[in-house]
Amino acid sequence: MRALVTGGAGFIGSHLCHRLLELGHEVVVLDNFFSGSRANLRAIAEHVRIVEGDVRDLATVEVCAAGCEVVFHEAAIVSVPFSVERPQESHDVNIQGTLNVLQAARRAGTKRLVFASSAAIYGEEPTLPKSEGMRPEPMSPYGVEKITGEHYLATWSRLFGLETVALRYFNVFGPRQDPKSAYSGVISIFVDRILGGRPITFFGDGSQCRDFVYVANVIDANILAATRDGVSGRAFNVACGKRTTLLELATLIERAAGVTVARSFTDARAGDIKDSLADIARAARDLGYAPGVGVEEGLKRLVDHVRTA
Ligand code: UD2
Repeated sequence: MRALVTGGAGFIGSHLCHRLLELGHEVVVLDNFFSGSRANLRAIAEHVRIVEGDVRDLATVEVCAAGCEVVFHEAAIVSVPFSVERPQESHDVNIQGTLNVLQAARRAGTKRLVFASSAAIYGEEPTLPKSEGMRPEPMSPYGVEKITGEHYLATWSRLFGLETVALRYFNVFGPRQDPKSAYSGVISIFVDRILGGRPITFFGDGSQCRDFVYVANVIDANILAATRDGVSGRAFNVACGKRTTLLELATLIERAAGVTVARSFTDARAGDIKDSLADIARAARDLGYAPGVGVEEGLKRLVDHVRTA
């Protein structure tokens, strides 16, 4: 089949492109290289069609979607703080961009659209684990944008018969996640610092927990979401279903790296949720999803990758 991956040069998108090629599919990438990079696609550049363009431009998305049976919509501005600082830009990319992808997919006769949603849609809801039946209570523009995208998908599914699946990513980590941006994920930052023998800083006391999920599991979930029957119009958590505190995380990375570094503590980050944990029973039952790579194994793979890169 032919698949379009929007954001295909990004962290998750590029892993998806690699997997789709391995499975023998034809791949079209649409990316504006704002946060994605050509280096992420270097190994497969000759085997994919790369279009430099923006999901805010409907005509470009239409050209890319033509002839694609499946669209994976990974393009987004993925930062909660960015969405607070620049809500209009975040809105334009994350909501208008998603609407454009839906319109283009429908016109192209695409069978199924898989959308990268986020745990951010749960927001203030304190109950753990978070399950898909809970009422979304986003506390950032980013969370509003992702739940809006989900509503648009479910509506397109009902109105026009386009099959849609939303995947609510929790804290995804793995190779090619950029440690240098102000919005980088904690694992990419800690691995970078620990391998460099530099100190790490905890925002708060380090007792907060997250449900970290290795990127290969997220790609498994995407492939299942694109191919399983009976899942259209629905949303699924994608995580490990296990909680790890930041203090435990640091120790696991130090163990994988064989390096111990100094630790410091500063104020908790404004707007942070305290704890996060997913219920992955629905994804297991209806998608057949199982996180094959656990957190510890994923950290080992990441440390090896960064070391040899
Ligand atoms: C994740 C997602 C975000 C959104 C959100 C929804 C990532 C990278 N971000 O944000 O897109 O879906 O979940 O809830 O997956 N921290 C430190 N020291 C550091 C850096 C971070 O202590 O040097 C802490 C930070 O304060 C937070 C935790 O680590 O408590 C995780 O931070 P993060 O930025 O990796 O991810 P999160 O959960 O804020």
